[in-house]
Amino acid sequence: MTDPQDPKVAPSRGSVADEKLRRAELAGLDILDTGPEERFDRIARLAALIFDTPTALISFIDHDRQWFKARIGFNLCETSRDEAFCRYTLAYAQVFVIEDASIDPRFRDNPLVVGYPYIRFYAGRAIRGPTGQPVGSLCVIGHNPRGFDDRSREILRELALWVEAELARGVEEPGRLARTSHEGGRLVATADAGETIYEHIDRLLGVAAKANHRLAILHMRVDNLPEFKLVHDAGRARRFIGRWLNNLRNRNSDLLYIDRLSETAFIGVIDYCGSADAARRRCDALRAQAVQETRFDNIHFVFNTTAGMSLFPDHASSAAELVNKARLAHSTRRWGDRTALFTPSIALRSQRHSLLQERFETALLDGSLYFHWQPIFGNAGRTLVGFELLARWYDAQLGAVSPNEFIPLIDRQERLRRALVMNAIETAVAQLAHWQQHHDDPPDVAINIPGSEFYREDFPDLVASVLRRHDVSGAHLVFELTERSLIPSFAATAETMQRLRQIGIRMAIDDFGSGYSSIAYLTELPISSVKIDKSVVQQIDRAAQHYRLMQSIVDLAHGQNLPTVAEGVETRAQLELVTEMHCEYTQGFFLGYPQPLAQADALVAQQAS
Ligand code: G
Ligand code: MN
Repeated sequence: MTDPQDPKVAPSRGSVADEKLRRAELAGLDILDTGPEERFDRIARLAALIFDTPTALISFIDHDRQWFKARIGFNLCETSRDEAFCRYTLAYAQVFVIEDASIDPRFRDNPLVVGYPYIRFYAGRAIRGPTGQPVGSLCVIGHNPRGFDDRSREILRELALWVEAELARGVEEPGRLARTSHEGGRLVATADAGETIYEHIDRLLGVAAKANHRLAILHMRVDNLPEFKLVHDAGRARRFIGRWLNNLRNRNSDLLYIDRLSETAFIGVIDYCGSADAARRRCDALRAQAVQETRFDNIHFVFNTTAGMSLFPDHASSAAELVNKARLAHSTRRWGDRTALFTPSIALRSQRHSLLQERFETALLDGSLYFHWQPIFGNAGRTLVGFELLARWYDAQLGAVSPNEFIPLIDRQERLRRALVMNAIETAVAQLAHWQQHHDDPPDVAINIPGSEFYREDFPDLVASVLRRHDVSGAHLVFELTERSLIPSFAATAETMQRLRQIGIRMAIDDFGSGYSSIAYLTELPISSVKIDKSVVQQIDRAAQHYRLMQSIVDLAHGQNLPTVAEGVETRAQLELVTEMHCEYTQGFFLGYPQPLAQADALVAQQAS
């Protein structure tokens, strides 16, 4: 073995196979990004006392970073692996000593030597996992050059063996922290009886501000708690949750606080240091513990948790605001995200959303929300057969607001969603009444209806009353539903559709082929046509496989006696191809843009003459 005490020698990472073994051992220990534990802190404290150094560390060497499980007199919670003195220690069987880093060619340019924490003296001993792989180190660090005699080396070795024994022992036994100040680098505060969650967190924030600590506020939810309650009684659910919270508190001394905020939501406060990412990893680790905590009372249950997180002092200085921001990050997290960190852009987006929702109602009344009519043509003979009504919004202050932005927002609020739907139906039926009077064969009008309307029992009656008022039959109305909005229940949807059909209204499946297209939509719902999504249609003149996909969808629909509409046709080539496939209808910019009613009306008149 090369002697790392020889300053000419740089440590290698070891062979790829060695590094793999080492990392596997480290992973098996499950220690990275866990919270501080008194049993490790104690050893580090002792080391600093014995050797009279300002700093003592227990570190672990991950793929590309050095992470600290215990840190006495040291503010970073991780460094890059390349800077780590400990990577030398790792490769060495004995205690590794640098008496003066500033004159050692391997270290004199090291950022930890030229900058904070200005290391001069270093002594470290490798820490090995249960199978002997070096996973980390125990070290002491000083700001002045000094020596380290054999007896000191012997003591450091003993302390390192103690760390190894603790590692092998696994998780710390419960032992509740109950102090009320900033002690020994750790932030603690006990609960006052009768204090609200917000009061308690505000008090923690006060302590943290004085001690210069950073806190992460978690808004965590057990997403499947309602399922648990369906199977087990409420008392048992309460005990289960109580026990789970206690375990989280006892095992994580950096989790300063955790309590229940509502039925399924919990608020936690983590004392963290380093980057926002470190806080997020810590939150992920806590959630992972929640998942493991599955056996109690002979019940086996796996909690699914998600969380949002805000940071003190970065994001706000009051509990109320921090909790709100954590909640906001949680509720707007992207699909698949487990812990979502608050960012200022989330706040901006949410402000914009509230503003749009606020202004939408007035928009419906003052005409800044209006409709464009996009023509639909038969492919045989290019005759106009109908229009799709498309909502447009031009706000005096905000300018044009895209339907891609406002429709999803409106859809979330039942009142607004329904107001828009009824407005569209009113607009369509009023125009149909006009066309009926002036033309023998009025065009169809298609309206987009969110799937949720089909779960409302009064919907068909509402529609029927609009038709009655204008003395119009439903025969020229088509309701378009996207496949995505229908998933929850076929039975309820089918029943509403049947009632609508009784008043003559036809149903079309919209955007077919854009999402989780289900053939069941075509066979089990009383629909009359299939609109094939533009994402499919616009590819057919580019690649054979898209052409074949489109042809298959057309054939599939025809197999159920359903005509098809090609959406988003933009070129002559696409128009020719969809016609050649026997797709019946076309809607798209090539034949007609969504246009104001006056133009649509002119088109109808032109067709009639
Ligand atoms: O999902 P639905 O079919 O309801 O959406 C129709 C949308 O597609 C409208 O917003 C309309 O403006 C748009 N659209 C209609 N025809 C075309 C087209 O030829 N190309 C593109 N890119 N969009 C279209
Ligand atoms: Mn549509």
